[in-house]
Amino acid sequence: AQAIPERPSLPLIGHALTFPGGADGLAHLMKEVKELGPVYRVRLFGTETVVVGGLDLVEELSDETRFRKNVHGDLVEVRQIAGDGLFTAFNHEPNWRKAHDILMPAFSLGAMRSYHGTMLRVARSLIGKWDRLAGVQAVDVPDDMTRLTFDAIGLCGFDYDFESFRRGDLHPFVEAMARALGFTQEKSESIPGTEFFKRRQVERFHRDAALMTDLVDEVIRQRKASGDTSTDDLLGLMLHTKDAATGRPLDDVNIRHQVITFLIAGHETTSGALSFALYYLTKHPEVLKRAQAEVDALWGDTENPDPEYGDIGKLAYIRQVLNESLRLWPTAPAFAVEPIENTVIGGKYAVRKGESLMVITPALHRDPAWGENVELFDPERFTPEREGARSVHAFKPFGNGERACIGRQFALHEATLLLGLLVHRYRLIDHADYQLKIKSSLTIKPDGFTLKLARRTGDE
Ligand code: MNH
Repeated sequence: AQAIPERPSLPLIGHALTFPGGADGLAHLMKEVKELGPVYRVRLFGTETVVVGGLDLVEELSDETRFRKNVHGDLVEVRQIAGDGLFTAFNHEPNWRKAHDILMPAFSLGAMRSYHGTMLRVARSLIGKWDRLAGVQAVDVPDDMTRLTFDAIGLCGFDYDFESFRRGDLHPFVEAMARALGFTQEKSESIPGTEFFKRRQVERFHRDAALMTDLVDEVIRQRKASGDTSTDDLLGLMLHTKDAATGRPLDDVNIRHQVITFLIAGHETTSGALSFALYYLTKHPEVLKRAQAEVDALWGDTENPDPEYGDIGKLAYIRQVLNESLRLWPTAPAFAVEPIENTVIGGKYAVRKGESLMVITPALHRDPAWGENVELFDPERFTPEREGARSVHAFKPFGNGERACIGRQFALHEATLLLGLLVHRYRLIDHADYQLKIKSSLTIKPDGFTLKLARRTGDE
């Protein structure tokens, strides 16, 4: 076996001096995996990560008989908030399978039918706000997308209304969550032990975690007090379904972890995906035109279309736009796997059982298999013919295998519905000639992206 390529490093601290961390971490990883790649090793203090960015290796790492999810350093920190919830559970924790089995029915394609009406209602709250601002003032796109996705998961998952469109600022949970996730990431990138001295940040983190936990406990308390024992949303399923294998429902502590997990995982990524899609639609008038033609064919020029559940499957081009946005900027930009046994990857690199192999998804999504001009935004890459001709492993915005995103259909339904309604109703005006700047924490979004809007008239 051969050594995995790496830059020269210092004892103990490894590559820490050249690793930017925080917001620039992703750009750095993408650059390094291109220069040293498709695989290289990075060392930060005590932790070593094998970084992977090419299709051949990802095809190999997608084999679930040899590799499984790795709960890497950042996720271990997130466990302080989300515990053994689905996203952060270790493979050996029994609550993962239990919760997965109980919740899967709520995320099937068919289940989206029951969320459709609620998603539409939330979309109309956003449109209400945008109608008031059209022609008057620019809108902050990622902020409003966050309002939408946060309210949608609250209502669809827990029948709880965060009322984000009736607030000036984002909901306190969202702010607390952003700070807490920032803290966990900083902690995992800093010298082990030093967080002990950052007392103020640690205290702030505990306050934020408490705010999130208190809110979640209140959501659960209200449901229990209502006497409602139906199982037609996530919370109902968790409280009142007995797991087939154990004959028991999830315990209260685990339910709290799952609710926090869904509130976090259920909104940030979808909000980013919607923001990037609107960014690309704004910068590509010919693509916007085709998207508008698609919705016009379905809804005509009615002032207030009333999309049915079945319409969403017909918005094939809008789905292509979303996919192509998720190709360039997959909003959860990495996932890690670990070898189940010591093994060799790429035919020559030895890797140890349990070590962290991190797939940088935006790098995978720029593999030469995507063609010559991988930076070009082109929804034609996602026509059925071209999808069929490509390896299924070339596109992994939702991760891989058993531990892939459970909320994928939910996100796609919600996002397709909203994009359809927005392009049907508005002209998107790039009033500030926005230049893409990526803001990254655990997820990514276009930083500072604002738009002005105008209602479409009959002939545009
Ligand atoms: Mn989601 C796991 C991306 C929307 C709930 N999600 C993952 C993973 C990726 C991901 C990647 C795998 C992480 C890993 O391997 O460590 N998720 C996305 C993207 C979107 C998204 C790009 C939107 C676009 N996710 C959603 C929504 C929900 C959700 C919406 C909930 C309603 N995701 C989850 C949960 C997991 C997950 C829960 C963990 C699944 C498991 O391990 O069992």
